[in-house]
Amino acid sequence: MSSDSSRRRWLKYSAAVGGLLTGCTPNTNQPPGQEEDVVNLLGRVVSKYGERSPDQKITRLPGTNKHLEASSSLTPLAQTMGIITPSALHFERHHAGIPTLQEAGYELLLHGLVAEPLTFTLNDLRSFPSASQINFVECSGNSGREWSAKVSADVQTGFGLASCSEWTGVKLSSLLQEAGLKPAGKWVIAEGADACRMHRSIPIDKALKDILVAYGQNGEALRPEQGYPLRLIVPGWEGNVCVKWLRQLKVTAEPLASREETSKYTDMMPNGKARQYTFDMEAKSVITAPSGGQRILKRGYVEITGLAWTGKGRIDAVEITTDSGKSWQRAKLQEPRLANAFTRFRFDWMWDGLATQIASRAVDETGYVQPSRDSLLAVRGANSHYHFNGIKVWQVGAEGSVTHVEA
Ligand SMILES: Nc1nc2c(c(=O)[nH]1)N[C@H]1C(S)=C(S)[C@@H](COP(=O)(O)O)O[C@H]1N2
Ligand SMILES: [Mo]
Repeated sequence: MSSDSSRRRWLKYSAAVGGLLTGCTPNTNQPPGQEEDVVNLLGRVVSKYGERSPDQKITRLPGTNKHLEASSSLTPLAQTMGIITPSALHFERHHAGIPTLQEAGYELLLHGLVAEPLTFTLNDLRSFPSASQINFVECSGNSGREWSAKVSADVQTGFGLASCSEWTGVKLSSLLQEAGLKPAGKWVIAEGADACRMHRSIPIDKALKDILVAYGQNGEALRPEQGYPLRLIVPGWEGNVCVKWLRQLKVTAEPLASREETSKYTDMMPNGKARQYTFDMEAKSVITAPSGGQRILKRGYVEITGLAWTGKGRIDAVEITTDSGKSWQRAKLQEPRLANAFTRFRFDWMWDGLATQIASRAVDETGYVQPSRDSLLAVRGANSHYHFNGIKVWQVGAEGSVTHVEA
């Protein structure tokens, strides 16, 4: 359709609906796909389960995996909005693939140092008081590449093993109380129903404090990838402890020292000893826009935005530098700021069009300040694979390119 005839038709249409359009400026130059004869077609009918618009294409990115089943996928954090990760984009980490499980017949066993061993069906769990909380899950291997000089080039590959959802379930403390926790019980060992039988030991204080046995994610049942029908959510702790496809909880006097707590998820220190049972994820942040691989289109106003989080409670402040670290200014923090959840930050920047470096640094409610990469390496050495939380610096080029800074 020529633009002339489309304009004529538009004018006819707007004359017909007359007063309805008062206050709107008729757009006589309709973009493709919005010409009158397209807009006036009746739309698609309702559906039982919604899909996003087909022109929306952001996806998870497969991690670098040696085996298909022992794999991971990364959340596109630079394209998600606010603080909630859509369930379909929540990162995945599976050591033995996603088991096919159904709610019918599924049972959770709670035994060990309790007065009465119990099994719970999903309906049994729903008969307990429920709780919902917004928490991030971050794999302690997230940003692992930042330990080496070849740091990651963009947010998704460098930070995508972190996501934030609203989780619903039963407090683990309610179940322990129901079974009658014995005083000798100091650890809870969680076991997954996947082929690797993931095992993690959790100190009893944490188990009684804020752990959720979760069956819900963002308003519906957990996704199979996130542990359907049941998983642990251990607020603020490394993702590995959040055992998915949870089938068994055993109360013990000692930790298990499983593979996941010895050869994996421990950090080799410069003196040759390993840090072990380092559960808390420390304060961390990243500018998601403008970030690596993106381009600033024009000088002048640029919104700097990103995410900050800490496993030690709330984020108190996020500071931004736009002059390569010479000065730091406070970003605006989206409210409410929730404990052990993503906090969205925003900062109004007038870019003068010159090359510079930008970065964010988070301060948590304990006063802890996110360290620079250099000061983190000075303490932890370069033999670590896990628990990287150094400041991420982006290089802005005079032509508006945004790239990572090789160490
Ligand atoms: N049973 C079981 N639980 C598991 C895993 C697993 O492979 N099997 N992976 C763990 C790891 S290493 C992480 S980081 C988180 C990832 O949770 P997500 O896939 O929901 O993002 O689940 C943890 N729980
Ligand atoms: Mo992980």
